[in-house]
Amino acid sequence: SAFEYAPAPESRSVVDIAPSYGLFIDGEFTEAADGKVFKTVSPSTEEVLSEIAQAGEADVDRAVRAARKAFEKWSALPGSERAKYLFRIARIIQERSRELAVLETLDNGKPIKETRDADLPLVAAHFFYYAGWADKLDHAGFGANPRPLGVAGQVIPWNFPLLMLAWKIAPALATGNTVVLKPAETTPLSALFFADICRQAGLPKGVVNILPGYGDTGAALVAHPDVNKVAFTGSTAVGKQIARTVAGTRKKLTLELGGKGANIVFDDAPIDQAVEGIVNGIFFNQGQVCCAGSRLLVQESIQDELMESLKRRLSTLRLGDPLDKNTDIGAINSEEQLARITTLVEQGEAEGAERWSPACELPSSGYWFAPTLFTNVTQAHTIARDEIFGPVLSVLTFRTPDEAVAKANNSQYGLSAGIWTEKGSRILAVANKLRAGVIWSNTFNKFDPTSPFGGYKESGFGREGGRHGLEAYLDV
Ligand code: TXE
Repeated sequence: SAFEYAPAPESRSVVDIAPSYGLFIDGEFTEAADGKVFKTVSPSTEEVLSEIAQAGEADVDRAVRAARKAFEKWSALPGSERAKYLFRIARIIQERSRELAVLETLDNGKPIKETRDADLPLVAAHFFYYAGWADKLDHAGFGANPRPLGVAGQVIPWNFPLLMLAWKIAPALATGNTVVLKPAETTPLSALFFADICRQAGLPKGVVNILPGYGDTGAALVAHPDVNKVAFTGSTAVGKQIARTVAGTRKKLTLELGGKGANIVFDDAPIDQAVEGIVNGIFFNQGQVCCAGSRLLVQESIQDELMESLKRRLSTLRLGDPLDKNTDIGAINSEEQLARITTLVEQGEAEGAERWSPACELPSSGYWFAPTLFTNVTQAHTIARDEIFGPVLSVLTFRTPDEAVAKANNSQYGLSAGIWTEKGSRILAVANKLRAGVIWSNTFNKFDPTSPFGGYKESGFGREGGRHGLEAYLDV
């Protein structure tokens, strides 16, 4: 189908990365007002990929003004006209998906298998999906003539750079808002290529503005008085800071923050399928996934059997060059993230959990962490509570469904969960008791633009995706 467009195996040569990139404001690439730049490196080699203009407060102001001006015309267009632009963007993304997949793999470090088969098809799917809504907003259950909010200030993380951009930009544009988006400092490239795609699609100037920079750029965007809506995906700490900034203003806010997803495996689960789901749940994107299944809750009676199968499977994972299409585990996105993972894993050992990794040679340059399994984990352990955001699985056990539910819910977070059992009635009974925004059964990390995504508790609020994702950008 259109959503499953998968290009051929990749090589570095399909993407032409310029030595430098500007900010994208009002349809033009431009230098930062103060001339500041920063470098983006490939986490698998530490090679500098490009030098990027770094937006400061003056640039934020300029971009918000451009977006405000563009809002008048963009919001007045019939939905069917906005839809044409979104469909055009979706198709260009498909046409350029080889290039974008390689680019994303270079800048982020994740395996090409994932950017090619997951990130890029989902990015295109989000634009197709929200293009379809643009002329049907009167029929979306929000009453007649729901109105766009205005200028959306969006701040995104580095784990799915282009996909998080799509989650944010597609619904905003479909509903008639204009956008200023700040990509993460370690992965600015795909957002800048997206800016080029907006030009290629003939999108009116100022409708999308891209401002690379660090946290201070994001903070300036969020605080700008002429921003009407703030959408953030990132750490819980920064999310809380943003909530404080936005409090007392009339801005609307959605936050998609951390997680500590429980993957619950009952004794009647199809073991081989569960092992694949566990591996996908925590090693997809090196575990740098907010909805990762980072806590495995296994029913005591099958613990030994499951651990044995899991260890056997982990021994077959291939870690290395993310551009190699056989690679399963790529690089960690940054030195800082690698340090965070390392610290938490050391803490896990110090607190008495048992650490295991398959034999696995790490490349000599770049940021790498071997797939890691912790057993003998209790609920009090830091590695059972804190988000590690790395390829590290903490294994706990339970005896009864009620105990599984209690342990799964014993978290400050509530983003995702998985339930593995052959019993349909148990899936429903357990799912109804879990405090998590997304619950999978007999699968994990399945994404679809038609499905709302978001968290309970400290995982944030608001939903992205599906019809609910429109609501975050509308006055109804
Ligand atoms: O996140 P930050 P970091 C979690 C994960 C990870 C930890 C730290 O546990 O280990 O957060 O990652 C911008 N105002 N997640 O430090 O700092 C920043 O420039 C406005 C989970 O990378 O939150 C980047 O664009 N913006 C998560 C974005 O926020 C600010 C994904 C995210 O960076 C800002 C990423 C400020 N004061 C990390 N400070 C998920 N939910 O998927 C920084 N930023």
